Amino acid sequence: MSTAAPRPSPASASPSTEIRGAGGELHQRCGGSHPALTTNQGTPVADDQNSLRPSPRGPGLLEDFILREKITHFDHERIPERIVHARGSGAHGTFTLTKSLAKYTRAAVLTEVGKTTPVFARFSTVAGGAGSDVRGFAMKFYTTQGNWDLVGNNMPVFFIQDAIKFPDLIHAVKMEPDRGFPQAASAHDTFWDFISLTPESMHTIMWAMSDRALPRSLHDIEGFGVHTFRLVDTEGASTFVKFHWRPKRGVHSTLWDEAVKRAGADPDSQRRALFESIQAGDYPEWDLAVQLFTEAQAEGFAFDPLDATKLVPEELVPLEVIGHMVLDRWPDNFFAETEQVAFCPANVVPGIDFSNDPLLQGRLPSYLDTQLLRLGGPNFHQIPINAPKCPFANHQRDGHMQMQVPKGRVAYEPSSLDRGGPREAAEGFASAAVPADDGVKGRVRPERFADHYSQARLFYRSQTTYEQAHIAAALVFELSKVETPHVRAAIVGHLRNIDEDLATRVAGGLGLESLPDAPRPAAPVVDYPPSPALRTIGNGKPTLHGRRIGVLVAEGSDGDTLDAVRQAVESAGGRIVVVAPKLGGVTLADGARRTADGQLAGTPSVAFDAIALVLSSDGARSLTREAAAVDFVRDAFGHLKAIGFDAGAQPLLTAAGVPIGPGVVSVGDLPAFLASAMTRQWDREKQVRTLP
Ligand code: HDD
Repeated sequence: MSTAAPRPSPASASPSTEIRGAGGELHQRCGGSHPALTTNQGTPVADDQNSLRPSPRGPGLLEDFILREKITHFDHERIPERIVHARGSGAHGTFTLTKSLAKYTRAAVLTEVGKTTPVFARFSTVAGGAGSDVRGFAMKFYTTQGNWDLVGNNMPVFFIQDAIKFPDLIHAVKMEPDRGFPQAASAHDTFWDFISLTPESMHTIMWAMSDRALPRSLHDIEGFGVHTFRLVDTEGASTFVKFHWRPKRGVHSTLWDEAVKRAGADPDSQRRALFESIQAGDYPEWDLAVQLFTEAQAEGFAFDPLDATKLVPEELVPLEVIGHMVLDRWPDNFFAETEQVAFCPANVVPGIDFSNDPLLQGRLPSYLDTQLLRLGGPNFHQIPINAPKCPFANHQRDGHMQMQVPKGRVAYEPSSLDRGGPREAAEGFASAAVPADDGVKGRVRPERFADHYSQARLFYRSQTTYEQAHIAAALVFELSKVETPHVRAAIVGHLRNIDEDLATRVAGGLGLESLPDAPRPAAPVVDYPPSPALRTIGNGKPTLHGRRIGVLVAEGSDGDTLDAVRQAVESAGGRIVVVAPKLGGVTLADGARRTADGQLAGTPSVAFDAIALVLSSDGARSLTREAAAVDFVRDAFGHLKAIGFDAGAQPLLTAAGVPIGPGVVSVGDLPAFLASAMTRQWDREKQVRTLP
């Protein structure tokens, strides 16, 4: 119902369903008092159950404007999906500035401390579904000086240096055009073929093959503006800036096998987790941090900060936290908001400007162009989710879906006929005063863009041994799906320029007989000091906030133990989900009934951060014959999660082949169980899988 004023309903006031005969017609009508259902023209509809026919068994009539309007609208419900980042989840929130950047910029959003700016965030997967992928991290700030969009990813670097390669990258990563798959994952032969011929992608490949591509949930990811931007002060002088979003609880990831299984068991797990935490009032929060550096400083870097395949190490330019963002409101309507939101890196406000990063420069026209197609015309800025929340006025007119009714005879500027019409403002956007290079026009890249391996090496060598093993395993997994031998070999050749040990591990995992030749790097590979900030293990906060613990119960489980686990987990900020063979629940040892939140077969342990088994011996024995129960325990163990158990649970632990040891603890010692539930049991990994 989209009309403003509901009309009184002609329907019966009775809430019951009645069978009514009207003019020989028999059908069910719901009773109750409702506003009248109308067509889009406001005409009340008397019958929304039957189309118009000349006789009860006759054909449909073309004059049935009610049917035609309804079906035609339905036929047009879908709009073209985003060519990349099609699947996404959005949320409303606020950004609050805690530290002023007035020395560097005149953007009100970055200078007025304590000011709260409404924001809309959309997180997305670039190519695939909920499994392994780069995540989009797009933010729209509705500032008092217009909308500022920071359209970033959960990785600080990108695959390519120049936007001219973007269509090739995306065509290579999306489904192969002849066979139409893979649909919900990145392609194999085509993607790795392109990558093998694009050495500049090596740094981002390290990130994309790391645990960062397998976030535990959307609120466990970092966000990055990726490019170097400029902050511009009142004099037009500018400073380079990079933007970082840091999740308050740190970065948390899943394991590869867990992500694969979770994507099958609950393809909506990431959207659901964001929704549930917002509904529960456990709002996701991030700090906004900046790295600021001058052009002169940038000259001294070993790399060019205009190259989006490079990051600026925190050890070189430290991060300064300047504010925080909280997401506290789920959209009222997915289509109207999350689907129709239109981000554009060219949406900046006075005081923020672009750098000459060739990837950024190529992005600037692309987003407006795509929105014209996707949202059907030039007035998409009037859609509520896209409209600025500050006044906006100009002389742009007409076009598809014009929602405004401009008044008067003047649609131009300057004008003496309309003295109240909009004019340029002194405080308006002005580009940074940057002298142009005195180079020669041409299709060239700066020389400092040529080093493609040093930062890939920096990333790999900065990881913990577990994370290095995951990168090697992810490469083996991906390359094992590549059918073309020379493509596999070419990638291993590049890895040799990053780290010989990594190349050897991947070659071993692929079963290559010898190491392929490494391509000759275009620039010498430099050894940076390792940057611990690039790790995820050890950088996440040990907490139960936002964590879900699955408690498996069966007939005869002990109610007191269940209550004790619940109480301990909830007082530590976590949530309990009771899982039982039947949703109707179980009869506890004391004869009381307890309902379940999830049915075992549909609620595998991949849905949880840790599990607890509260079982009688009989209950545990009966579960040893349930594959879902054995998998529940075996997967939790394999995914390095804490497992709490009571005395009765032993038969199920035995059936799952789970030995008592670190992270497999009695729920009699709840503090020990909670401490293990806050983290993964990394040392267990060599027990459960052979890593390359
Ligand atoms: Fe892009 C969407 C992020 C390079 C062209 N991009 C899109 C979204 C994100 C990014 C998060 C989804 C926004 C939303 O939620 O609606 N894109 C990036 C980042 C890049 C990048 C971090 C590199 C640093 N993109 C990039 C290039 C081009 C595009 C080089 C083309 C020249 N991107 C698009 C697009 C999309 C888009 C085709 C698809 C849907 C949309 O814009 O609204 O225009």
